[in-house]
Amino acid sequence: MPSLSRIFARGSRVPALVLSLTAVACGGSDPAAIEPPITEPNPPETSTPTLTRTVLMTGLAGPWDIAFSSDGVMFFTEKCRGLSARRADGSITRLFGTTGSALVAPDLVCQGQSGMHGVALDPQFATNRTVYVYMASNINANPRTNRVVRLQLNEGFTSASARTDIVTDIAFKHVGNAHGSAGAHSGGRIRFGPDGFLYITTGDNHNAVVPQSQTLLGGKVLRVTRDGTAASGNNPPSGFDTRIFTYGHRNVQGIAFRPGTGQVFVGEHGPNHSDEVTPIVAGGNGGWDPQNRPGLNCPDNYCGYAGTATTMPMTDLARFPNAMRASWTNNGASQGMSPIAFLNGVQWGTWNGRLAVGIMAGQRMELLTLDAAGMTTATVNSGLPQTRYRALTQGPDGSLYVATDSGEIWRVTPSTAQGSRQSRE
Ligand SMILES: [Ca+2]
Repeated sequence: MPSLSRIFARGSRVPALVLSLTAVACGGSDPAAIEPPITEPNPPETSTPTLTRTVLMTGLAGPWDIAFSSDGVMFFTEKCRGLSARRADGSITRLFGTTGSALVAPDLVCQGQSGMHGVALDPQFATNRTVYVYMASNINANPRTNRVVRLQLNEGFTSASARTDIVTDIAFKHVGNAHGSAGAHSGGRIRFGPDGFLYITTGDNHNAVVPQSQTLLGGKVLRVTRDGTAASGNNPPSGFDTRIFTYGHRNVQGIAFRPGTGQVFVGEHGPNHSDEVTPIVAGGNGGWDPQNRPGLNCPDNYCGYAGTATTMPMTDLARFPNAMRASWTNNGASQGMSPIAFLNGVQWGTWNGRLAVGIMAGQRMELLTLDAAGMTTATVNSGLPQTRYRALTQGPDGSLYVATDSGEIWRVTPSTAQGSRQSRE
């Protein structure tokens, strides 16, 4: 189909960008607006890809996460509405959430940063039709909780049933304090690892005792079975809840698994400094401990915004010498790091294997080159437009899908510059 394209050449280290102006409004179901698959030769491993950016959806209400079935149905969450499915023909069904959804979640809490967050499909989704979401709930009225809910979908992606809440006790910021309103720092990304277990990222709720707590499930990465029970091999210290994979985090909203090795990486917001991307290991301590300490002024005893990278570090090696080391600290800045995803496949050329990092206040998608241990050796701006990056998911077609706080979902398809221009103009 015809499309308008513009080439943005931004210098030798930044790729050209092709914008395909085929936006589909939220709720739209115009099959003609759906572009045919792009078939282009894979770029050689030595070339930097050209990106073709297609705006698939606009006008969404706080899109938060994206997942795909193997046959290309796209699932997305909206923070205050719930979970929807978008089929290949562009038609959309609201599956689970507020009124108008096939299955209503009357307990969904949308407050502050919280609401319906992560979505993940079961590794056996093709046969068991099972999907998982992370949401804030008022089933438990005081305090409310974040939880992970398992649902079963029908063959046509039009209904959800058999709701089962598999993790019901993730800490939620129930009341506001000096650091902000209720609902802050809820974490909320969920992903199945290559080991078949579900990883759940959580946040510290602006509560000083949460990250290092043995029992409170905020400020953690949890690793559980499909039923929400502790996965084998979590290896937390003695006395810890056995669902805890790692602890001592601030607000983890990105998690990704390195292709080929399965090494687990998380991305988390820094306070007034030091966003962190960190390779994590079972039983590890991320080293975040915002409890009151001498020399700092900490309202409500939460030091999460007090001090500096030295006096209130994201990874406190003075208190926790064995804490997991960050791979990248966003050059010491705190800019709202949220999703992370590996670019995987030869279609990405020299970017194959790099870790894409979405940054919200910083309004960019950064690409990290990692060494064998997972430490960052180089970074480059992706060249995609400035916006608040909320979700990154590579689809089964090898493209990267992006959700933004401006209410859009994009498809970003890599190719050689020559191949892209030939197919688009
Ligand atoms: Ca840390």
